[in-house]
Amino acid sequence: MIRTGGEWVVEALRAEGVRHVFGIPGVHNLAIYDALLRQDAIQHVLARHEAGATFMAAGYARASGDPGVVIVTTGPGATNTLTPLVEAYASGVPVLAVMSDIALPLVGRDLGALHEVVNQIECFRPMTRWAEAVTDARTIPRDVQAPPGRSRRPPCDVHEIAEAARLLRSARKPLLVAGGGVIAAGAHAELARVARRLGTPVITSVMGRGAIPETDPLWQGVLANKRATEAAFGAADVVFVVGCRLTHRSTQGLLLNLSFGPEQTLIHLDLDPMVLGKLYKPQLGVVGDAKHGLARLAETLGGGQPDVDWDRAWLAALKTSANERYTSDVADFIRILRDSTAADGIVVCDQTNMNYWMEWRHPVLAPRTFLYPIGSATLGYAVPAAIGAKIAKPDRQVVAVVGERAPDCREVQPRHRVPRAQRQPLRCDQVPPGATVRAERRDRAREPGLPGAGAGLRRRRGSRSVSRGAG
Ligand SMILES: Cc1ncc(C[n+]2csc(CCOP(=O)(O)OP(=O)(O)O)c2C)c(N)n1
Ligand SMILES: [Mg+2]
Repeated sequence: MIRTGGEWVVEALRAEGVRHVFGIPGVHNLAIYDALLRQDAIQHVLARHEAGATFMAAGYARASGDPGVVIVTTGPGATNTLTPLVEAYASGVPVLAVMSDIALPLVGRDLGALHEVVNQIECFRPMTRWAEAVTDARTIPRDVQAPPGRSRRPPCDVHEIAEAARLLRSARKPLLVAGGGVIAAGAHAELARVARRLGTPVITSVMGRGAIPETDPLWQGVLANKRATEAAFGAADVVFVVGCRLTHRSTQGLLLNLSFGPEQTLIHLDLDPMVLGKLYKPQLGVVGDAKHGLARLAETLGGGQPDVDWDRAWLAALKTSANERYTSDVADFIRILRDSTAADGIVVCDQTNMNYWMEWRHPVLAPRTFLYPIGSATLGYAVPAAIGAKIAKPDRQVVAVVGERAPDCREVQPRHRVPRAQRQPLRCDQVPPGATVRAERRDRAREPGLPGAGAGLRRRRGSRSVSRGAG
């Protein structure tokens, strides 16, 4: 049987276990849509804008750990995915964008073909791990399956792990930094084992949030929170960074100005060898899977109690320190939101002022429950990413925290391409920070007996949207 290119695409996605794709049809990608219509293993979610579709795929990937897939058409459809792809790349979130191009004999000739972007594929190389124009339908299964050499998770070198164990065992003030690599590897249990065995404070990057519940006494703060982390970094003798790029934005770009003295030892473990030594040269670099490395490290360290010199009261005081700009309005909003959301509820942040506070102060209790466009700081992320997260995790509470400028708020709506009877109701709460705090205060003033924190949001859980409820 001869297959169309579209059928190859859909079959290859199905074979990889893909269950949802996000996208918008156009004249050049209709073969894929025809193939989607002829099957029911993969559900298509129609967006209003390709940027929304791609943010949905990114939110889906971040909430679930499975790659998010977006299908768009040639030219403007394709280029509309650029900003969300920049975000996914910079945050290390797996998104596969399948896009059409103009007919092969026209590519690269600048003839003014419909939807032509001259050498379209070149637009995508700088901000993707892998971008290739597929010109033979028969290679699609291989291309969809795995970009060459990219998908494996090699184990760590056991000698290097033994050396890391030796350095950490002899440390008086060991410190652990966990990034998104710990979450991607599903290594949070192993991380906790190592941290507890050694008694290390744990700092998490934004992408690493939830690697350890932020109610745990060992959790110290989010990287870039200068008050919570700078003095702890300064006091540490061995710093062990796992699955974290130590990006400029988090270590030198905002408030924290991280540097290591000659007497401090940096151990850096990452899956990607290109990460090691970019801004900070480690004394010991380990390339490999975080889960393997941390499990092996826990084994090597064996049983026993922590034997370290950390002053826990001093660390705890750093953790809660805040400046006067952390007002009661901000604190109230975060408290209301936390009290109103289940531990596994997913909070999706846009690039609004409130979320600079959320980035450090909203307590994250579980992996993959705090979605924030940390990689690119793009506006317009939260609503579509929340829709993607809800589709990935339909049983979970999903809340989007947005300012009034988040441009996709009103523009992106999912419409499922399934018969009406099979449609799932999809409720995402949008939370405008100011209105929520004001609404709660109004409620409390009217009904002083209300059960305190969280009432404003809790009472509105049944409503279609918190923003509507809050007025
Ligand atoms: C795509 C994009 N364009 C512009 C910016 C710059 N930017 C950051 S925040 C912001 C305004 C956000 O306003 P709003 O959503 O009302 O949030 P708040 O006022 O609460 O900060 C802008 C324009 C950005 N981050 N991303
Ligand atoms: Mg505003």
